[in-house]
Amino acid sequence: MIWSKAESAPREVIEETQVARLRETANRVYAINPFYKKKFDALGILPEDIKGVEDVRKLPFTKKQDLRDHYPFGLFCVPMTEVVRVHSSSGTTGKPTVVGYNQNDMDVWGEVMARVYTMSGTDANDVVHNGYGYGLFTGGLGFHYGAEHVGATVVPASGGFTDRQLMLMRDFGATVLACTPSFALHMAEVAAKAGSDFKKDYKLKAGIFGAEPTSPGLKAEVAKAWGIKYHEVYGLSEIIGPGVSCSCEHSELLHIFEDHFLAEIIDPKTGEPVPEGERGELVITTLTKQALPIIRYRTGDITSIIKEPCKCGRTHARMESIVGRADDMLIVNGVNIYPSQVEHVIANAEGVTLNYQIIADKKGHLDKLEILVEVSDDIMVDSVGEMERIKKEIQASLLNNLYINANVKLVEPRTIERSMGKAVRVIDKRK
Ligand code: DLL
Repeated sequence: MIWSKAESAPREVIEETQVARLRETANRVYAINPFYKKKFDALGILPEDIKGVEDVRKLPFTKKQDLRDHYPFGLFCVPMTEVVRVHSSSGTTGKPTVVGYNQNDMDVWGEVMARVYTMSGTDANDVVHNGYGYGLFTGGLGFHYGAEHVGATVVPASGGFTDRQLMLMRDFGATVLACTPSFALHMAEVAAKAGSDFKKDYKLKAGIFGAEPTSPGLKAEVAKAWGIKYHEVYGLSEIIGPGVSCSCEHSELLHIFEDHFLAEIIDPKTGEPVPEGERGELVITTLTKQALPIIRYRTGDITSIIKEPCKCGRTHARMESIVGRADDMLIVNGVNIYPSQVEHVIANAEGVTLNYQIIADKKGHLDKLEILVEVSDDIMVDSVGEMERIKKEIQASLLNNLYINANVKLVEPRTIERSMGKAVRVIDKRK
């Protein structure tokens, strides 16, 4: 089943739609937002110069920092009376990146999420167990309203509380599981330890997993453990949230909803396009968003795109699973973290230096984060109470500002590993 006719439109139609919508979006941002007007003017480009899809390359890039610089609503292109929802991610200075939606955008989001659910075979007969976090994160509510859009019964479980989630899945007869892949595997392990008979106790047939990088091995493990079809979903809050692309029943590649999002792959160093099928940084322009339209957003995600039609009948181009990041962002249990954000928290703590090291590892199937921080020379390392207080303060600040649950370990000055005199900031043992 395909939710919308637009998903199987001929390539010429897709491109005609894209050009018309791109021009409309460029007009909107140029006329309304001084940030974009200034950038367009600096490049000497006008919205009417857009004649074909490839003309998107004439437009300026937008970066995460631009959203931060215009915190909270500076890049919005509708009056606040029209904004019906905001979401946000964690931010460097305790100030998050804020995104906004008007009713049109909520409808677009509902539409693309309905396509995601339909790709996984979900309809009104299904019970969707939604284990994505509800709140400022787009995962919970994005999956929630999408499920309602296709008429499924949605169980708004949110994250955490594994035993209770398993009980709800069993008792409510969940047929579709939506959560991060690592949480899906963690739940399977807990269920197995409790002696579950997966076939008898659970009715799951499909899962829609995303928000964090995965490997083919991990996907296969999740699918096997639960005995389900694995669908991967990709998205980011700056563009809409979950629902930018999703894999169908025929391939592991993810169909990009091209009538709403114009995707390019560029060389992250030069900003130039790479040939079709080659890997590079994914750049997305929204084509139908109104409250926060975004021009050429540098996602930082490394992938490739092919346009070859798929057996499922959809003609929308497909991207491979994200293979890495162009920057140093880490994703820990679905939460995005930049080392610079951690550094900011440490800089504001007393008794410690800026020599730190972030160690990401696995505990079972979940990610765990340890942060080593060298204390200052003038701190009495044998004062257990004082060390404990500083450690707790940093941990609380990481949790409150960045939503990260980390174990902070204070270490003596000059003990963190250095390479060529430079501290090694991040060690990712999960790879
Ligand atoms: O993670 C939205 C989402 C929610 C997607 C639920 C899928 C499911 P952000 O918090 O803004 O939004 O994080 C966006 O997460 O740039 C990628 O680096 C990463 N990411 C999202 N989906 C995938 C995926 C949501 N399928 C950032 N594979 C993105 C790998 C992913 N990384």
